[in-house]
Amino acid sequence: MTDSIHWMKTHCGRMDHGGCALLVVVKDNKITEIKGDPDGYLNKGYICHKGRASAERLNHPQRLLHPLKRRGIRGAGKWDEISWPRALSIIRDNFNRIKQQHGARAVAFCQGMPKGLDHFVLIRLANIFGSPNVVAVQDVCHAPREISGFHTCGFYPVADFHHNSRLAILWGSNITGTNEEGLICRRLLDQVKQGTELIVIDPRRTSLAHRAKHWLQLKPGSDTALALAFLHVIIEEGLYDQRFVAEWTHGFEALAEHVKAYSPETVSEISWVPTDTIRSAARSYAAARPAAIGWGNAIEQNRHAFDTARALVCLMALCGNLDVPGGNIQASEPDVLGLGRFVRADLVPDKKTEMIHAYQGTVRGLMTVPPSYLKKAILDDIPYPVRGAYMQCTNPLLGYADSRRTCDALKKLEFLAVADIFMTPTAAMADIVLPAATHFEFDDIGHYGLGHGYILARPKVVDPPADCWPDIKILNELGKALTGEDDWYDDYHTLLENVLEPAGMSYDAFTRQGYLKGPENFRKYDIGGFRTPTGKVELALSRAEKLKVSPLPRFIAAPTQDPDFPLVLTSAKDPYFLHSSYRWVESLRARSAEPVARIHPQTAARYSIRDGSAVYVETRAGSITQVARLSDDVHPDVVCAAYGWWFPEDKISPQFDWQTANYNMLTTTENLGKEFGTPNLKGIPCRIRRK
Ligand SMILES: Nc1nc2c(c(=O)[nH]1)N[C@H]1C(S)=C(S)[C@@H](COP(=O)(O)OP(=O)(O)OC[C@H]3O[C@@H](n4cnc5c(=O)[nH]c(N)nc54)[C@H](O)[C@@H]3O)O[C@H]1N2
Ligand SMILES: Nc1nc2c(c(=O)[nH]1)N[C@H]1C(S)=C(S)[C@@H](COP(=O)(O)OP(=O)(O)OC[C@H]3O[C@@H](n4cnc5c(=O)[nH]c(N)nc54)[C@H](O)[C@@H]3O)O[C@H]1N2
Ligand code: SF4
Ligand SMILES: [Mo]
Repeated sequence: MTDSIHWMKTHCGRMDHGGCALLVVVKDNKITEIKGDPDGYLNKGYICHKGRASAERLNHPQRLLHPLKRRGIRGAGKWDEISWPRALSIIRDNFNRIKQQHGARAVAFCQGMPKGLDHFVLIRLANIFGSPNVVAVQDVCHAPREISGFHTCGFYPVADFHHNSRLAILWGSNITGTNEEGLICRRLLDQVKQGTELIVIDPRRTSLAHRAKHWLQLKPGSDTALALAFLHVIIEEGLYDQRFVAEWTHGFEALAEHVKAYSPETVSEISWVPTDTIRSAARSYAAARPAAIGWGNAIEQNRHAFDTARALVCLMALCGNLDVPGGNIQASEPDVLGLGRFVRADLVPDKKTEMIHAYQGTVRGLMTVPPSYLKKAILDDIPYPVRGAYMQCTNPLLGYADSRRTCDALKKLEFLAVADIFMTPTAAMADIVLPAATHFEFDDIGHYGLGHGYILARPKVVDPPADCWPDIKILNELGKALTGEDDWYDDYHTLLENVLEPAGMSYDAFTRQGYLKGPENFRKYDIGGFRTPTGKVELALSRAEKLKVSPLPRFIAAPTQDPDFPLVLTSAKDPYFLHSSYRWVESLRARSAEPVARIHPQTAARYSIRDGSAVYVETRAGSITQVARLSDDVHPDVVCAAYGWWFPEDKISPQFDWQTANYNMLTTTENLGKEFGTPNLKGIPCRIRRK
């Protein structure tokens, strides 16, 4: 019978940024088998546990199946099923009322990790409605890298794992566990097999740290200092690309002078990395060209993200690794519709000055509102009131820093609508909950807007439950109800076709081809220079004064050691879950059953903690309970706690026990980074004790 099996092709999505080409078998509208497609452009057959389990989302007995309207007080967990037209008209009436009373900007449109085309359709809806306030989690996810890149070299330098690198640095990126931003690990793993050297900079011994030439087990939060020490060694020993530096950089002398203060000796004390290791790692990076830096969340989940990211771009530039094959490149996009046109940016021309964070002095280029500033607007009317919110693909009660304040903000909203596939702690606080169709159930486009130079087809393979609509369709229909028919379509598919139109391709044709890639061209600066004010890589920012930032990347030490909190807290994503998502997918939960805080055996002995004991993990902001796991993969002074935990098996009121194990009960939004409004999520003084 096997030869009658029909394998359908699509790409994985919504279990992370997506990217793996999949082969799936469908029987009676149910997916019965999934495997990695050996022909996949990024994954060449690779698939992870989440990908294998991804179909379990679709038929879960507790999946949201109908629009719901709150009955009784907010958060009480009582609902009435209502029809779609009723749900849409309630949202319309509430948003229009808020618009009349406070202006369109008092309605916020919120998205978590961009999952597919829905993110951009949401921005489009906000623009057409007239609100500049699209809220996303970019403050701690990619904006620091992208925008620091734009200011320093005019583009977002993505690690190029498609061409051979002689060496790759994984700087706070656990690519085998996260496949960071859809940069699937398979390509890098193939290179490592063939001899590409690795440097891993991570307080945890990750799986690739075992295979690295150098593993730098740094103190969480000391990355900027370490990067400056690399620059110190490379400049002091003359290991940089002299020709590139002379021709294509601005501010080299100033940088050279500036990094004198960051000797390996000095930085070793700050970062805990031995002096010799700093020197050898910096020399290795400088000697092996081309070399790529794969940078991860650790760079940007810190108030000083702007300086850390800039220091890394300086490293790439000094060693001649910018926009060369196997280095960090400016990917050329395929010929698809530009983002600005797709989202109708023309409709809110004063967005740059009207967005909530524009009043907070963030750096130029940040186009989504940092969540901490959204909460200020809701709770304190600063800079102006926000009273309504639409949230899709996001669970802020777990994902935003300072969960208590998030809870207060959700409570204070006059109206909240949430679209999800499952009842979450955040959805449980909404007035209206909308049941979304999800991956495999509708046509979607992956990697659009990520800046990697390609997009991937995610054609549907099964039909969704009757009342579950794709977010794109929800937004298209809500758009018609809220902003009139003119800017929306009879069928939401037109939005997909619009993206592909410049390529002269239909969605069907795109699906047959699987992916669409931009042209490969490198060293584009040879022709037009770098797109910065000086036309060069700005090691020192020429417009620093205007941007109100330091011209050179600096390391600003955390306030002096807090004796009550002698350890350092950090986290890493769970390879079996996406953020707070999917704790309810049984096969994944079986692999990662409970929130685990990893500590070194010496630390455990110091505090009389046994493997498996319940422990309090505490910071100045709060206290949570997790389960201790002893491991010499973490530094004795570090606690690596789990993030994203709530308990779908618990009671809906109060919101599935969202507090007990939730990492963001330990974070605060009191001291935010100036440039992106970023809170410290990693590298926080903490303590641990047995419960
Ligand atoms: N402390 C701490 N905080 C962090 C981070 C950290 O490392 N530490 N990481 C940060 C980062 S990098 C990010 S990107 C954010 C992530 O923040 P979020 O994106 O808000 O994270 P999730 O918890 O995955 O929430 C996604 C929700 O989307 C739902 N969903 C899944 N598929 C669909 C769909 O097709 N349609 C709809 N409507 N909903 C769907 C899921 O059920 C889930 O409830 O968190 C940030 N917060
Ligand atoms: N399984 C899974 N995959 C995911 C996600 C998920 O939630 N789960 N989320 C997706 C999203 S939205 C994103 S943005 C990416 C993020 O992907 P990554 O950037 O890989 O994310 P993290 O696991 O948060 O952090 C990476 C590494 O940083 C280390 N680290 C912790 N603190 C520090 C520090 O201070 N300095 C340094 N140098 N390293 C430190 C951690 O030990 C970890 O190994 O992953 C995507 N893929
Ligand atoms: S790595 Fe990401 S894209 Fe690939 S199978 Fe896993 S979840 Fe899906
Ligand atoms: Mo992210």
